[in-house]
Amino acid sequence: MDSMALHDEIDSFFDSAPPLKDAAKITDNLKKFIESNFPVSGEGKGRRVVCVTSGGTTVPLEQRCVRYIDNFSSGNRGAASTEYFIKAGYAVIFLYRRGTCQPYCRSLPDDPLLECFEFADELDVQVRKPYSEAVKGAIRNHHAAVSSGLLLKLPFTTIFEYLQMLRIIAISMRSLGPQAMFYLAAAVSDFYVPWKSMAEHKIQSASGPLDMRLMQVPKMLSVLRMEWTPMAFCISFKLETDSKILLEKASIALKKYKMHSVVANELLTRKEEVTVVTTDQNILVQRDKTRVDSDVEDPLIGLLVDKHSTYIKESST
Ligand code: 9Z3
Repeated sequence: MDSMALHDEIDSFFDSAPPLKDAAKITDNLKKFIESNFPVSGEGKGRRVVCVTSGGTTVPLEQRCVRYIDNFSSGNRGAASTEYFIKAGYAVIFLYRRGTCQPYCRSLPDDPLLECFEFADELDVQVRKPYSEAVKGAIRNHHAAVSSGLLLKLPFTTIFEYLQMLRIIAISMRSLGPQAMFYLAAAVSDFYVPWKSMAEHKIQSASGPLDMRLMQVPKMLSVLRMEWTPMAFCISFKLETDSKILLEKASIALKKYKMHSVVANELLTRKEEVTVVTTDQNILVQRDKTRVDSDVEDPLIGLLVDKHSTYIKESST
């Protein structure tokens, strides 16, 4: 597709999307967050900032949405990676699907409120012993990251919200030059129903089988890379269920969208290993299997932080 046609598709996606609620507030919070980590008066010096996207986007089928198509992602990858980026000294803009896994909360059970707490007496509630360390750790680390201005959390649900927010974030991060990084782990829908052609009310099953035409979501990665934040270090993800096509597809994405690396992962083994695909090599990254509590994100973020350092050095010469 030529660039004119892509721009037309992108314009029509954004023009037809329902306006983002709180856009002004989100822009303002981003401005403050970036300014505090990377002061304008700091002569180009400041903390590196990474935008981590996490969780899957939904595609509503009705404007007053009762039904939607979803993309699989628990948000574990994004939440774990956020923790390791903060540990490595980054400030993180965490763009996540509402209700998915949160940084520092990965070791809590699914229903933390009901499982972790109990009545101490008739009035007071206390943490149940087995969850004591996990609850204290989650509150302490999460609070420290947010209150010290290193973690900004922005939730989305639909593909419309996700792409509008990603664009606002990218444009706000432009001033960071090569110190900005995108780590795009969210599972983003490939198809959508344009808002204007979407049924307003709940689709009726009495009308028989449902025929619906989905449009292709325009490929925003190349616009992010080339126009929204041309200097940023960009990492995207490629998910496949068939290992035979995974690396080939990752390498096509790398070239097509001019990413700096593509992290290739297979659905079943994604927590054990990933392959970082770059223009000159493929690097297999594995979880430390000698430890039960190790994560693949630990060595993965280590590797990407090193690559980002090299990129920053090369950009300044
Ligand atoms: C990923 O590949 C992520 O690693 C996972 C993480 C979603 C598999 P979890 O959230 O899983 O820890 O449960 N994200 C990208 C998925 C995706 O849709 N990529 C598109 C593609 O592969 C490109 S943007 O075509």
